[in-house]
Amino acid sequence: MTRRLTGFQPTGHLHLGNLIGAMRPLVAAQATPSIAMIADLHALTMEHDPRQLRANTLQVATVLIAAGVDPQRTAIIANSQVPEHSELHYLLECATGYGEAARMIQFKEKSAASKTVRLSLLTYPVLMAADILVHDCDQVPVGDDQSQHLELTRTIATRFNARYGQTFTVPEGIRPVNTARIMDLADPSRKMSKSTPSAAGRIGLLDPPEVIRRTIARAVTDTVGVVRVDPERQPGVSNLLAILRACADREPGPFTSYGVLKREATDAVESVLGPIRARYAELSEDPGHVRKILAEGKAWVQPRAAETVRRTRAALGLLD
Ligand code: AQP
Repeated sequence: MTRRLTGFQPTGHLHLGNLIGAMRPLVAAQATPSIAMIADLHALTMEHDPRQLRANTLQVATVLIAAGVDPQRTAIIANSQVPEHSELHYLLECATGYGEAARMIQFKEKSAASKTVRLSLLTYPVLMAADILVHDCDQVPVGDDQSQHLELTRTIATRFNARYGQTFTVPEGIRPVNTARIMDLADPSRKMSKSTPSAAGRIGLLDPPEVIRRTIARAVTDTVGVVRVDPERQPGVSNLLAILRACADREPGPFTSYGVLKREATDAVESVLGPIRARYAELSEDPGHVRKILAEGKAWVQPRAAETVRRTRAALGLLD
């Protein structure tokens, strides 16, 4: 049976890129058994503030529900709350080479940019492998930046099965249809990201209408003066068009100026984010409700995760 896992790092406020690239495909595919995982353990790999992390984790869970992830159909979990993730992580570390982890581009980039490097940053992709394999997931929606990590997951699982006997389902990476990589509005050469220090290029899913309007009004365009998709020469305009197409419920345009494009984009984004904000406000009135959904998600997935860990331990020769 097909089972998918989509992860979200609680490293900041979820943004329009997360919605278009990951949350909407998750909501659209809810007929397929899925797990929406908040990767709070992954957030520990970089400098973090404990109080902020706890708040972010609950906020991500709440935003997922507000955006339409149905906890009756999709298990919503935090990976720290299902200890099998951590146990399998260690067991998989014992089946992964140091060189395999150190070669990961994301490790090289993030470690080069930090003064101190946590050991967990090196083993991050092994934890990601554990997140996927522990639930026997066979499909993982991935963007470009995670495809190398998924390849490592596949390598670890395949090698483990060959060496210790059939233990893991080897997952496939899938590209969700109708998604776009949303770029930073202030610097369209890089993707919109939670952790970019400046919020000028990011539309947060909970941003009030005025902030959305201002952010889009200030979005970088160009001097060409024609509205068309040309990511090479007109990355800013192409990005605004991608956002508009993803959020509008009708074919946008015609555009007589960049101002018209920005106004249509603002209206379309607000029409998508307005209901999410309203539902978020309702859900926030009862934080216990979201905690309960996380506990239910854990109870739902844990039996299978425990069985995977049991199988792995037995294959490795550990006592039961
Ligand atoms: N800009 C984006 N456009 C489309 N999809 C995106 N995703 C992230 N940014 C964009 C997708 O959202 C999901 C969750 O991402 P994540 O929380 O695992 O972290 P990330 O991919 O590293 O995204 P961020 O927002 O840039 O976080 P930080 O700054 O913490 O690294 C993924 O499916 C991702 O593809």
